[in-house]
Amino acid sequence: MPKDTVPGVKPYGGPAGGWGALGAVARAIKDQMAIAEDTRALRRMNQPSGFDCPGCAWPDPKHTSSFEFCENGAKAVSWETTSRRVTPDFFAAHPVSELWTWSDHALEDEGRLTHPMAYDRATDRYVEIGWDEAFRRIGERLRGYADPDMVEFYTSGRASNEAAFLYQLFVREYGTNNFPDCSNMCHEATSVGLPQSIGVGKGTVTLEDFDLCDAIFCIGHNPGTNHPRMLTTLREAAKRGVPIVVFNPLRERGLERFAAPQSPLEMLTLGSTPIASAYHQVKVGGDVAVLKGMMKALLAADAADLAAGGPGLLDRAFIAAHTAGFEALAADLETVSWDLIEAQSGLPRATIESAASVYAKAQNVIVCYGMGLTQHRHGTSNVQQLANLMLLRGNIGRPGAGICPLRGHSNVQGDRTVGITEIPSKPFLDAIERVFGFEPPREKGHSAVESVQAIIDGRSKAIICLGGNLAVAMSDPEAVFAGMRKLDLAVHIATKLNRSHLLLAQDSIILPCLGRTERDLQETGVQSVTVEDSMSMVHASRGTLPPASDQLRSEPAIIAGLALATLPDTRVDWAWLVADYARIRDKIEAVFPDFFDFNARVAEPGGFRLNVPASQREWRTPSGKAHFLVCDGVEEDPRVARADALRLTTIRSHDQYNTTIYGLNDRYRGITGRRDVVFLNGDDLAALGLGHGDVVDVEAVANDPGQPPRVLRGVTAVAYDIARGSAAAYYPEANNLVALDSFDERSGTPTYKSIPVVIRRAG
Ligand SMILES: Nc1nc2c(c(=O)[nH]1)N[C@H]1C(S)=C(S)[C@@H](COP(=O)(O)OP(=O)(O)OC[C@H]3O[C@@H](n4cnc5c(=O)[nH]c(N)nc54)[C@H](O)[C@@H]3O)O[C@H]1N2
Ligand SMILES: Nc1nc2c(c(=O)[nH]1)N[C@H]1C(S)=C(S)[C@@H](COP(=O)(O)OP(=O)(O)OC[C@H]3O[C@@H](n4cnc5c(=O)[nH]c(N)nc54)[C@H](O)[C@@H]3O)O[C@H]1N2
Ligand SMILES: [Mo]
Repeated sequence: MPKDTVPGVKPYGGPAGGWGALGAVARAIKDQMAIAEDTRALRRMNQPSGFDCPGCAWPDPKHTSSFEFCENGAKAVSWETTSRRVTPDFFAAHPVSELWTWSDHALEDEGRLTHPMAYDRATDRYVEIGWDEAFRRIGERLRGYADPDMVEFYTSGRASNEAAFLYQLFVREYGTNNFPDCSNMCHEATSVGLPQSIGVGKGTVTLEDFDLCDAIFCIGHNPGTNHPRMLTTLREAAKRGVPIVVFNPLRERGLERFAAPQSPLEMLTLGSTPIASAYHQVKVGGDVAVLKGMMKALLAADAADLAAGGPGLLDRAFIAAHTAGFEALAADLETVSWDLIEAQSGLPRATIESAASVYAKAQNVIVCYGMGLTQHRHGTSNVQQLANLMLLRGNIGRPGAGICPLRGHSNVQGDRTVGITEIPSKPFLDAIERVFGFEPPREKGHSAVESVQAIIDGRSKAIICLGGNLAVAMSDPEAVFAGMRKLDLAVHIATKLNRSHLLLAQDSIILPCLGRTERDLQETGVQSVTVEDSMSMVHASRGTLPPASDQLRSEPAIIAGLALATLPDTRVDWAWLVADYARIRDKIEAVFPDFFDFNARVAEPGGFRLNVPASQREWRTPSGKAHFLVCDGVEEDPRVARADALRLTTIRSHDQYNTTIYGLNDRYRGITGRRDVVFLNGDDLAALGLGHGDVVDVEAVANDPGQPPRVLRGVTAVAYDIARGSAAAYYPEANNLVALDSFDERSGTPTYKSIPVVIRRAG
């Protein structure tokens, strides 16, 4: 089929940002909200006195003087501040079996949940239930389990520090560490990998470091869509002449060119700023090979420089004083062959050497990375190889240099900081015991994958979800759906209706909560909450809009209600804490010393930065040193049985927030009005005897022949600028291709970004 005739597929010529972004914002606002409220909300976003954008975790510049424009932030806000409502009348009109047939987009597009609802089996409908009755029913169920480990407590990363802290307190007093959370599907490879390398599972840079760096590497993340405010930072660096080297299988427009909507010049002249100085289309899953290749090239260049009488290219003083394990790393790099590196990465040796040379020439380097690096069987190893590369030239713990994982949800990092973890440390549990006077459970709890496995096996009987859409976000949703339908109890604290709410347990209850933009009034007045961004900056967020319904409660208030109904002998004064969130912050400070003077420091505009010891070259590893860590081989998954397999990655469109589908367009990738596509290299398509626009089935290659086939049926092949041997499809539609037991063994992160597949004409 000739190129332009595939419906909804047409290459996009413009830059990221620019007029296209302004137009998209205007449409989002028109669709979702009353105009008067909108401008108020948008102007308060990311301001010292306003609310934190619920979009991404990119930090705010220190002195935000004017509204920082972000198309996808505006979409996230207008999606929450929509004037549409999902009322008891709505549920009366639509049985759950009917709602199940709606699309994910249609469900959320109905608007904000307004009342607590409980499922009524006789009528197959959710019906209104009072708050007290809802809490009573939940408490009764939870008290009925002999073993608290039979309950799962999920968290999605929007919850504030205050909500998350109260939640973990309730759950630990109840008696379990079952804290599956979205982080388990996201940056777990960072949380597990970096502490072993540098003693902390967080990024080491601040926004100011970007003003001082001499080179930036962007590996496996898509800022134009997922952290658009980062483009302003990248643009400024590019304008300073800082090389920006990208490793990404797909050409992403936001990494190529950006027109800043704040720049009258670029807007009026239709100009834009080139972002990447070099764009390397690594094969999906080829990053370990690239990173080892860059280090191998660096060591070779270092040896050559030394031989020629130069000082060498490594920071030898740093390596000697601060690190361990260099010899083992060097030996590993010696054994890996360029043939293997080239085959696995899909990149020629010269390309990798050129990237290594940019790295070696720069005094201060920052590396940024996202899901393209973490959601692999080798996710933890990817992160650690990246840390190795940085340590070789002392690029961690000094101004202008460091490692920058781009976190996902706006407070996913903070939730972890304040105790949402299935593997709590001893000092933390001791502090809980000291401050609150009850003995918290000490055994490891369930991660996200472990929790759904326990649900599927029938070991877990109930789930409480603080936000999110776990069943749809998880691997193998069909298996998860079936498991969730066997539960006794499912409780969802949510702003909007989604498919997870329709997986009916014996008791299914939806508890509607305030969103970030809304005024949170408690006994002592209007409350602020706090959040932590990707760069460990903690700051306040205060909603100003009137709540979507007078029935809504805040997340802290809902958690207190659950705790009071579940724990008759509780040691915590829940009502007192919820009356004034400053009291919750005092308790956070009492448990976590890093939050000293919490209330005072967070009252400062812009907040404060939590201590990240590695940023000061203090390595909190058992040896007190940073560690070079070796991983075996360079292959993503040596077990893949078929030589003709392509490697499929799952990606976010420009019109979605995780499982929230705002619309069906993916402007920068040239897709309009549809999501049923698979992006393939034209040469791979031709080799398969297929063409652009052909309808195909994508089948996952099972490592274990006993498994049932996993097929994504009837998607349209789009010839795209993507590395050979690679394929890409949208999350969550492609999640059925990922088996539940396919994850990074070290971190448990599902392999959403490296699924071996075969492609054939649909039949
Ligand atoms: N608007 C919007 N903002 C968001 C989100 C959203 O859905 N919408 N989600 C939030 C969340 S929870 C998260 S975690 C972040 C996600 O932010 P990203 O990490 O940017 O998310 P992905 O869309 O998953 O894209 C990953 C990028 O990695 C590339 N990639 C895929 N496979 C590989 C690989 O094997 N190697 C390399 N080097 N690159 C690869 C893809 O081409 C893509 O450009 O964004 C957050 N912000
Ligand atoms: N194939 C594939 N799967 C993936 C990924 C991938 O890249 N590929 N990415 C993974 C990643 S990185 C993540 S983080 C997970 C995301 O997994 P989740 O965090 O579970 O999913 P979301 O889609 O962000 O959750 C959306 C729902 O959150 C609720 N919500 C929104 N705002 C609020 C609020 O303020 N409070 C409360 N209580 N609820 C709210 C709404 O009801 C909405 O429907 O998905 C993972 N799954
Ligand atoms: Mo995420």
